[in-house]
Amino acid sequence: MRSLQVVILTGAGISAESGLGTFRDEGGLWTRYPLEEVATPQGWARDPARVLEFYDARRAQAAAAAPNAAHRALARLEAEFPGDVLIVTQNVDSLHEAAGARNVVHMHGRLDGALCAICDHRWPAPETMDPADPCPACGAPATRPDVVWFGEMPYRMDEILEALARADLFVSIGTSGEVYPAAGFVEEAATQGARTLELNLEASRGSRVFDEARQGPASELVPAWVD
Ligand code: BJW
Repeated sequence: MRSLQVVILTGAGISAESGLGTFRDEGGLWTRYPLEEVATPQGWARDPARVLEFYDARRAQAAAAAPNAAHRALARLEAEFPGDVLIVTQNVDSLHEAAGARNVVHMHGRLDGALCAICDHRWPAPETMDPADPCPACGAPATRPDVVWFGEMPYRMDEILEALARADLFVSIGTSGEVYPAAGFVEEAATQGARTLELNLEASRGSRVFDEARQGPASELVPAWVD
């Protein structure tokens, strides 16, 4: 018999109790910074220094943050579950890894990574980034954060879609379901036969699509579900 396949999608809500801000909640990042200016290729082309300032500050905050009970519960699940667990995170922090998870796909990239806008070479991000810094591979002065902005293709989509097609269970944690393609994963998994569960502070835009939706803070809901 084949082992059970679990795909878990996480969003900013899972890191909220670690002190990292969400995007669309009251006081969220996109209510304080216009997303067109800091999270689009057009914003980057207009004012790279402003974009880097935004990401330098978030990199520092993320580096100072610690995983919470929800990250730890998922790492425990990954280590102890007899089937396969894949964590697909939209988050650019590394709190899943800090909690001990190994099988993590960062579909929107990582704050601790730098990317050459010319040749796509990746390397560890310095504390503060300068767009004039030369790429270690091609030498082009085109350093940018290794994150996925609106209008760009999220990372490792083939791998994610294959995992969703095989999934017996799909769980979405701490995401508003406002951003595609991640917002469509629940339908993708359900169409292929997976059971679907949402764990979120409040009902999300897509809650009704899930077989079950539980509301509350991730630090309580996720350990209760895992254990
Ligand atoms: C708690 C909690 C607690 C709080 N416990 N819960 C029109 C229709 C459809 C699509 C499009 C369209 N126009 C444009 C598009 C495409 C666009 C898109 O989706 N736009 C929408 C806004 C409409 N998408 C793209 O451009 C993507 N690329 C793309 O589509 O490529 C083409 C493609 C085609 C075919 C296949 C595949 C691809 C790229 C999207 C990139 C998103 N980038 C960002 C920034 C990353 C870098 C950074 O961090 O700065 O990613 S935007 C931002 O939103 C970030 C997040 O990962 C993402 C999702 O946010 P998330 O995590 O859901 O956070 P919130 O704040 O929205 O929600 C938090 C939730 O937690 C809330 O529900 C709270 O209640 C809850 N919560 N505290 C539990 N304690």
